[in-house]
Amino acid sequence: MPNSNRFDTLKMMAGTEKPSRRDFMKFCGTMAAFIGMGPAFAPKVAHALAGKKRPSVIYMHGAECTGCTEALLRAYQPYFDEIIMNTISLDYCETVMASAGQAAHAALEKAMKNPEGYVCVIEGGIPTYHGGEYGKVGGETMFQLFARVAAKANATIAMGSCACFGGIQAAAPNPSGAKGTNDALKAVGVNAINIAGCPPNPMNFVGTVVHLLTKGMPELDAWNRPKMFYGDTVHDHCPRQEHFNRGEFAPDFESEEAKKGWCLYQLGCKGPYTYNNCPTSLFNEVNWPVQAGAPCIGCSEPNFWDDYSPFFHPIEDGPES
Ligand code: FSX
Ligand code: SF4
Ligand code: F3S
Repeated sequence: MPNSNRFDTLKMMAGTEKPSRRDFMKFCGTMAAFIGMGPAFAPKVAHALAGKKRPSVIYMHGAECTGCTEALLRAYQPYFDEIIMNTISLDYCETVMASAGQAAHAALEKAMKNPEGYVCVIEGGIPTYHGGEYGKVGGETMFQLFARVAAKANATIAMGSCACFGGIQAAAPNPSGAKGTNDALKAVGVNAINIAGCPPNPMNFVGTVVHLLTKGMPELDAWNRPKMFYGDTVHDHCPRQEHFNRGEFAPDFESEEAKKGWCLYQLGCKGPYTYNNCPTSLFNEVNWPVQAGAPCIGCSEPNFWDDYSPFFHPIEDGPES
């Protein structure tokens, strides 16, 4: 879909116009490539998506900055509207739904009664101290609500490092007892796929959903992150790596060396200790931290907020964890 044609997109969202076959096939081609399959897999993606009813998704918000949803709203190829037209039926999401209050709550209860079930997406950490009273939605603690919704879901996806591992609000001394989804909800049998990053690349989320729909559960690493997106370190594919190998480190952000693209390790880059696909996927096909001149702060790793700080200083012997 051309970038300029947002009005058509709105019409599609209003249900007055369907995405064209060409747009749909382009979307399937992008997705086939992104989940590591060749172009020949595109028709299979199309067949699986067109033949299936879009799965109901209940998208919950916990303790966080909402940056993950912001990233998703800015997804490019596919656009967010294409995601909700082609891939999922977004039946509850506090940030983007039109309804509020009791009407929103009713939408949630209705989505939970869907006979075909639903996928639960959790964004944000879960406050657990004092029964979870540091975070409430509609009078219920996030802890109770997320447990209730995720325990009955067909699958649960933790979107962003807060939902995966607790996030910034879990930084020492973690006053609200914020935890990641699997840590907080293991007692009710939840085993979420972790789409790590603060925020994660929205394509890692969409690709995981498409993989679930076409090929089932993706292979996960030790932290429950899909290996297809989190199998290599940021450093493995960094364009500044030749400077690292030659020992050419930028001494400060204003230096000529930084401008020439020298390695940012001495300025705190944690790329060698961080598993994510930023250098190969980019954010919205435009940029990623190191290319923009900022060191990787390790935002897809558990406990990066404590273990990888101070962010602009190197960890000489690697993080303890
Ligand atoms: Fe924010 Fe998401 Fe970071 Fe957390 O991101 S971008 S604080 S991972 O839950 O909204
Ligand atoms: Fe590795 Fe970071 Fe240097 Fe890139 S900038 S080569 S990721 S240490
Ligand atoms: Fe995060 Fe590092 Fe990528 S900070 S966005 S994992 S480059």
